[in-house]
Amino acid sequence: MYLEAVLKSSSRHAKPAGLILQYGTAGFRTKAEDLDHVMYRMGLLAVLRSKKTQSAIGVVVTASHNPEEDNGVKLVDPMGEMLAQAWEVYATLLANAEEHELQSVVTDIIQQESINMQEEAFVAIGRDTRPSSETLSQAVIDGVTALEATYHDHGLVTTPQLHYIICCRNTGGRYGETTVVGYYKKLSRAFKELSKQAHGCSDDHKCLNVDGANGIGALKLREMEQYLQSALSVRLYNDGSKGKLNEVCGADYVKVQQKPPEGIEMEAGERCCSFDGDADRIVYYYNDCAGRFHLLDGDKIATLISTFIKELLVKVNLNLQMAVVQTAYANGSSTRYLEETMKVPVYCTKTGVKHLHHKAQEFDIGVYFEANGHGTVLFSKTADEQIRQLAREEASDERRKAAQMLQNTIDLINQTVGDAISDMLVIEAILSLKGLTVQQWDAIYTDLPNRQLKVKVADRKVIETTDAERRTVKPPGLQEKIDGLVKKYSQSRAFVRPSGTEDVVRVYAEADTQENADALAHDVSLAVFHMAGGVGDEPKPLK
Ligand code: G16
Repeated sequence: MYLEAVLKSSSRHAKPAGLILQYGTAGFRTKAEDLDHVMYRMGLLAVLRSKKTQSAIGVVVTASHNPEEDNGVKLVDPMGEMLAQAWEVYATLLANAEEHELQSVVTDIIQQESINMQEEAFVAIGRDTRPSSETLSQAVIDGVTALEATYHDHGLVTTPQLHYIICCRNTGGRYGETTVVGYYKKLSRAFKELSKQAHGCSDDHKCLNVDGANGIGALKLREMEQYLQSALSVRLYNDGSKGKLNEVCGADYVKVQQKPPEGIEMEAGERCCSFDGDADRIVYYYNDCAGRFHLLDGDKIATLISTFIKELLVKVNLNLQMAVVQTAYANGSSTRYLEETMKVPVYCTKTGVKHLHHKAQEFDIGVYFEANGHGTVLFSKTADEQIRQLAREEASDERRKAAQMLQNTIDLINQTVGDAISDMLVIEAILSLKGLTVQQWDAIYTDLPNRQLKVKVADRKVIETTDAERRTVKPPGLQEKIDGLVKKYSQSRAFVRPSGTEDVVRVYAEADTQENADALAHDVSLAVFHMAGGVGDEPKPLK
């Protein structure tokens, strides 16, 4: 019966015959005009996943850091984490089934997962500010209603807000109130409590320049300001009133180009940060007195947060194990600093929050950040309980105070996924508590000069990687070539990997000087271009 309705509605969201899409680093992502059928089918999948897990499931229509013309979809699992990897296979099968195959693909998933179709299902939907997002989220809703499930359309929300909402709903409100207002209240309360413990906070600490990437993060930060009141004052740029989403602005632009976004005014020494298009990433930066730009990326954020937590852990004297999870993009200096100076174990996973998140769950406290500014901190149930108990107890003043600070940190950080707004508040609170300027934070260690480039190839799948994407196994000879190039420079390292969000191969290189990092990145790009089927013009040397 339900299959009839599914097929009937599907004809309104017909798949272009022959179009094949891959489930990438964070779901499907491509030109918006190719996604209507995918959205409809992800609506179906969300219902099946909801029935299977007997929980609410989230769907966010967004292409995050990609250009405005693209769009995409992120599915959110019961605890607010990314869709289980085992289900990515079903997502791919559904997205790529021709119309006449749809019925059998849906039936197969139901059978393989032994889904009871009588179960209730609930899907929460959200979207970013792209012009295509509203219509595409209607396609998701059509998929959900074709399977007769209930849904709530949260409309414009940041991706992390929807992750938060799913977690709240599935924990019966234990994680927080299941609304965007509940999110504002929870975070601003924790931020104010934590900041209260800062002494002698100068005015310097109070104002922050924020680049909203002309996206949803700007709208939501503006909404949140009334809850933060005077606890933090923000100058918001690229708020969507003029510019285009992610165009010469936003976290990805700033990180990759290593320069400030357009449209921001920054005085020397002023703290600035950029969100990405769906506000799940953040990077900080400033210009020094000589006008030189300094970037504080996800690695610097991970170091700041883990130093802060480690110092508190010493004070509370609880036996909790903390680790930091990074990817191959982590600057070599950050890994060295964490391991050698801070004595914190560091692990490397493949790119993609889904990989880092799962690794971080193995520890009492798992701090994970990608260099691009995507990350958060996970506290295990044990850590959470021990810290909260100590915060209530008649322990010594210092112990209790440290436990209370940790407790506020737990409440401030969005543990479901990387969250630009939540991370920003955590960073602001730490800087203020430690009395650190952005320059002092930056000086904790010095980044090795590095460069990221993109190479266009005919089929990026010809590149296969191993060792958490640090080495290639295909095409033959490419890794040997990269090894040879790396040897030409001092303190050097380079790797390449196919992007899971854009149709490009990413190249990363670091070396002792910027000139050498640029030269190595260019050499490696040429190798990729010639050995992996480059298209268009040969990569040019960086000026
Ligand atoms: C997504 C993922 C991130 C990943 C980024 C780039 O971010 O959530 O984990 O680092 O894509 O991935 P790739 O190098 O494979 O293109 P976002 O913010 O775009 O959703």
